[in-house]
Amino acid sequence: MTAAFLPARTVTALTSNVLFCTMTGGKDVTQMKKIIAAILCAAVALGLTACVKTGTGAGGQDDFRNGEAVVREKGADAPAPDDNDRVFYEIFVGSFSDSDGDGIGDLRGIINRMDYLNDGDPGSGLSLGIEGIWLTPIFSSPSYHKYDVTDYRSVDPAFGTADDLKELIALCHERGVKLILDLPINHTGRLNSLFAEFCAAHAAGDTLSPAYDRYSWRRPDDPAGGAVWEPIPGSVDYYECNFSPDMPELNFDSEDVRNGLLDLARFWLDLGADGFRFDAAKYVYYGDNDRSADFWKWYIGRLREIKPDIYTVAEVWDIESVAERYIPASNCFDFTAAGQDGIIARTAKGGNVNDFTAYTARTLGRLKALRADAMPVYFIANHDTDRAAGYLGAESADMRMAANLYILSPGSPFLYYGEELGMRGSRGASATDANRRLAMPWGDGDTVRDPEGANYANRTQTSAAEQKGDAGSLYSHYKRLLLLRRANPEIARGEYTPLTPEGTKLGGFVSEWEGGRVCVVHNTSGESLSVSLADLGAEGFETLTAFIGAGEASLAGGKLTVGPQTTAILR
Ligand SMILES: [Ca+2]
Ligand SMILES: [Ca+2]
Repeated sequence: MTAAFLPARTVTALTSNVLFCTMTGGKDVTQMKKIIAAILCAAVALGLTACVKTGTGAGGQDDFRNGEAVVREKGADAPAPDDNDRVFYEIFVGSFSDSDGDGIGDLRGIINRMDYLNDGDPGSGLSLGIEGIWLTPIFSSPSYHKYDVTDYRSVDPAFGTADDLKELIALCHERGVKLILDLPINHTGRLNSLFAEFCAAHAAGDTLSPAYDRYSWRRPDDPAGGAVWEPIPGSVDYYECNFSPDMPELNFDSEDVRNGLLDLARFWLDLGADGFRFDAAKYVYYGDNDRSADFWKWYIGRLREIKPDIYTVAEVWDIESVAERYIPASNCFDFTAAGQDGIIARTAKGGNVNDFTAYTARTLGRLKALRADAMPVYFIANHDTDRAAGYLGAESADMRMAANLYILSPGSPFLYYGEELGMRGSRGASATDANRRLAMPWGDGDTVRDPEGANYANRTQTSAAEQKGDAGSLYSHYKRLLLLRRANPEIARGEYTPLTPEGTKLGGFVSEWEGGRVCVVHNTSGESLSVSLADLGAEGFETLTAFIGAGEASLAGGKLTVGPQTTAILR
C-alpha cells in the first residue's frame, strides 16, 4: 500500500485536472477543491479495504492517485504495435458525455473524457486504455440515434462541428487511438435532399434525371421480393425501406450512388478517420448476399487504395456461414459468439473452455483462409442488444470471466460504453432500444441524459467516479485486463494454439508472435483447479506473470493452480 505519497501527488493532479473543471462548469475553485478533497478521502478509505480483498494478481501494484485506483502491469508501457489488433470502445455519442448542458452527449464531451478512455500514458495505470473508438453516426439527422442521415457531410449540430471531430481525432492520434465512423449507407434518412430529388424525378416521370434511379424502387406490378416498400409521394412507384419508411434504401446499381459513396468515404478519411463501421451490410441488395458481398468487396477495396491501413468492420447480423461471405471484403462482428446465448457468455458461466478455444481456433482458420489479414471481432453486447450486465450479472464473477475470455483473445474486440461499469439496459417489455443506450453514469455532475423514449428502471450499477476509487470494481478489472492484453502483445496477434486438457472447465491457449510466447489459462468453474503443465500441454512455461478474476493463481513444481473464475497468464 503506497497511500503515503498520495497527498503530494494529489496536489499536482488537482491543478492539472482540466477535465473536472470543465465538467463542473467553472464553479468556485475553493468549493471545487473541497469537493475533490472529500471525494479523495472517500476513495482512499474505499481503496484501503478494496485492494486487500481482491485478487488483482501478481505483477500489479495498487495505489491511488486523484481518487483513482492505479493499476500497473509490467510491460504494458512498451510501445504498442501500430496495427489494427486493438481493443475498440463503442460510443453511442448522444448518451456518453454532455459538454454544454443540453443533456445530449456530444463530441466535445468525448474530448473532455479522453483521459478516462486513454490518457496517452499506458504506464500511468490511470485510464481504461482502449486503443480504438467507434462512434455511432454523427452526421446530421432528426433522430436521437442518427441512423437516418439527412446530410452525410456535416456533423449534427447537437453533436458539435467538423472542427470538434478534427480535434477529437487529433487527440486520439496523439494517444495512439484509432477512430472509426459509423457509415449507414444502405439507407439514407427520408429528409435527405437525395431522396427529395428522387421523389421529384418520379413524380415528374423524369427518367433521364440522375436522381431517378438513386434509390431502390419498383413499379406497382413488380414483385415485392419479400422486401418492404412504400409509395413514392406523387408517383405510382414504390421505394424500398426494410427498416422504416423514414429510411429509404439506396440503389447500389447506380454509378452515381457508387461514385458518391466513394467520395463520401474519401471525405471522412481525408479529415482523419481511420476507418468505418458499416451498418446493415447485408441489406445492400436485399436477400442477395452474393451481390451485397460483391459491393463491399469493390467498395472497401477502393478505400484500401486510398488508405492501406484502413480498419473496417461490417454488421452482418446473421449465422456464421452468411457472415463469412463478407470476410473477403471486411472484418465482421461475430454475432454468433455474442449475447446471452453466445459462446462467450456460455463459457463464462462455468462452461467448457475447450469449446471456446476450439471455436476461436476454428474461426481464425476460416477467416485467414478467406483473407490473410482478417481477424475475429468479439464483443458481448452493443447498442442493438441487451446489455451484458443484465444477462451475466454485473456483480457476478461471470461478467468478469466473459470479459477475460473475449478481451484476452486475438483480433479486435469491441466493448460497449458503460460495459466496464456493469451498466444495465434491456429492451424488456417496453420494446425500446433506447433502454440499451442509457446515459453513461459518470457520477460527477455530467449533464448527459437518457435518450428519448427510455424508461429503464433497473439501474443497479455504481458510477464511474465510485468505481475508479475501488481497486476491486468492474472498471478496475477491465482496466487491468486491457493492460494485460497490451503487456502480452502475442495474445492479440500471435499464432493461436488451443490447449486441450482433460478437465473441461480449465483450459486456454498458447500464442506465439515475433519470438514471444504466452500461455493464457482460464478456470470457469466455481472452485480452485490444479493441473500439471505437462497435462495442460504447456511445457516450457516458467513464470506466472499475472492472474485476474475472483481468485488467485500459483505455479510451483510444474503444477499450476488457478482459483475459481480466474485467468492465469504464463510466460
Ligand atoms: Ca450536448
Ligand atoms: Ca438495401
